[in-house]
Amino acid sequence: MLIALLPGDGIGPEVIAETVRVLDRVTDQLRFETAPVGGAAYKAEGHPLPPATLDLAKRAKAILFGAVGDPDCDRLERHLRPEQAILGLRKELGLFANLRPATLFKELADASALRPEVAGAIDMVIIRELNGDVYFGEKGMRKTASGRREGYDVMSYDEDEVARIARVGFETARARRGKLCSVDKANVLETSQLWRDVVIEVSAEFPDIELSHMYVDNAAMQLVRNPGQFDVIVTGNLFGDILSDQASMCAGSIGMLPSASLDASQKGLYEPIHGSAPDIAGQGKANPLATILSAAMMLRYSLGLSAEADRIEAAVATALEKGARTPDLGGKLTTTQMGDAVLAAL
Ligand code: GGG
Repeated sequence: MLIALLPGDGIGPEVIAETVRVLDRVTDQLRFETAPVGGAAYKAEGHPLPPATLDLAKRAKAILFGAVGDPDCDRLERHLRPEQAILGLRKELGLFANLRPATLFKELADASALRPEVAGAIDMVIIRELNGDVYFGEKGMRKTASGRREGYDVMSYDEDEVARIARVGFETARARRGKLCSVDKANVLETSQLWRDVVIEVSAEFPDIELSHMYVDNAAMQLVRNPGQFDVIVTGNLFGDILSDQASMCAGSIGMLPSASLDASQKGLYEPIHGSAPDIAGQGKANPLATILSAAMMLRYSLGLSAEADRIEAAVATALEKGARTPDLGGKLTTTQMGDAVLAAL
């Protein structure tokens, strides 16, 4: 099975390298092809998502993605910035459903930003819509009548976009504890009012699921106050981006959270939720576990290799149990040593 490896920028290549070592250990059914993406692709080929990279992503059975973002590219025109590569892949491949499990490994209770009695209960999936919202609405920079610069990003969702992500939310809740919380800002935003109306309409198909609604500001507070109340959260692109980063600190570190971005047929792009962390790139300080856990999701969701996925997740838990910690978790292991610890547990 062909896997597209898109390591990207900053710490992306380091965490992907450890993940490939782990994948090679659990299965010989994968064939890897690597292509540049993000700032690395811009520097090599003049575009963050070159046609050959997109072609590889389309041909592959699944995509393993590192991270994009490069301070050297900050002043480029928006369509050439590294982040456009991941937005382009999501749009071109129809990857509309981003699943971000946030679970606190019991061994990491000390690393959570929360009090131990609160942190112990974290086991949720945040589902972030990926193809709409301010990310893809009309945007630009203009001058007001009085000559001031004004930036704008239009937030929009149509009802079909909301209904399809709502169904992913309900189905995910059905396979877990049966609770779905839809997060919006319906007291202020028109898009959120539509979001809430459509989620309620779709709920008629899922009478067995307990549905609740929460404003995003309250959700941010509840994630810290009582994260154990959440089973599945479904929300829009921008709110999901922010809330899942917040949830990652409850789960110990942003270096621990994997993600899957799926299309309607379970083809997927798998990546850690963290970015390229240019400040620590090349120093062996990055935690590869979020990428290794993303690879486990890839085996389970896109490749039908659930037993191998279970083995990887168990090995990560064992490595943590034995005290393996990168600096983000308060330890001293290098990226490669953390990869070694997972391999040893396999
Ligand atoms: N691995 C995640 C990553 O590279 N994130 C960089 C980024 O800017 N992503 C945009 C987004 O997630 O909305």
